Amino acid sequence: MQKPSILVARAVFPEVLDKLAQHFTVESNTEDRDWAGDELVQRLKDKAGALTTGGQRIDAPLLAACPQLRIVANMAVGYNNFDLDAMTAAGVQGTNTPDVLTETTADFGFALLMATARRITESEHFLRAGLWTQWRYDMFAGAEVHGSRLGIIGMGRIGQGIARRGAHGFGMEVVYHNRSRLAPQLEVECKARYVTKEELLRTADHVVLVLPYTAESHHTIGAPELALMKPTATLINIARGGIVDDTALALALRERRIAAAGLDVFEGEPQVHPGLLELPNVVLTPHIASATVGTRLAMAHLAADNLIAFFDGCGPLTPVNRPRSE
Ligand code: 8YV
Repeated sequence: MQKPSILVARAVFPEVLDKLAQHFTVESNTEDRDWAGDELVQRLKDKAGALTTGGQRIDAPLLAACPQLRIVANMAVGYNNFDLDAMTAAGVQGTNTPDVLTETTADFGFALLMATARRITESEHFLRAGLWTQWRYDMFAGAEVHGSRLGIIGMGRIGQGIARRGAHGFGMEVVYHNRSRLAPQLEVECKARYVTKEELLRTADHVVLVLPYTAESHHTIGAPELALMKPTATLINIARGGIVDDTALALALRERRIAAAGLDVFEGEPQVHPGLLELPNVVLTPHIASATVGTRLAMAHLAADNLIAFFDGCGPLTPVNRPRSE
């Protein structure tokens, strides 16, 4: 029997490519270029499956040009690069990589919170610039983390991981806002109290964003929300670019209307708003919250296993839609 043809849209671990090659005829992006638009369509139009990494937009025009496509396995828990309605209507299965990255991403959320509140990158730049001789009593005096109030917007698996770290590890008072409340048992485990978004923004010392990007969550934090926050507060975004209005944030940080921000995701990444790049009170990282060797390997294997299970007829392991023809 002929193996199905698949496209691996960015470079992945060689062992994952080897595994895929046992089941599929694989075209892979060994040069790891950013295939977008027409080039992606050209490469995908004769393929039955694809492994994507979150940066490739799968939308109605692409689907119309790729009639043989049956499944796109995203190597990411977020799948806002999918036009899910268009995929479902075209009979194309989508999958993601939940669970395997939860704890690693929660670790990073907490690391970014610590780095931001305690001004770690700013102080490192100062030291490397040979400026330490200018010591003062309030040099890099930041915000308290232990015992402070942690506000989490988006209380899925990663949000819950951050809540546990804050409550159990740092004695923080955790409040959260989410589309729906957690089950009482989970609230107890996370030591987290449900509040309105407004109360969270007005009272939290540290606000962490971990919600999925959708049309409804676009600019969840803009100028009006930043205006509610304490002038001493920090804002952490490990969710998606577009959840925060980066222009409004750059202005609020410049005017010190909030103290600091830690950002792993950006509107229009890999571009970063120039107003953010020039500020000292923001910690910037290039979308690396899930980037440990073990977790990236687990994500790549899960994406590959989704493709294998689907074509074996067992059904995808972690589907995100139910296409009509499946
Ligand atoms: C990845 C992510 O950085 O899982 C997600 O939703 O944003 C990240 O873990 C990325 O998409 C890697 O493929």
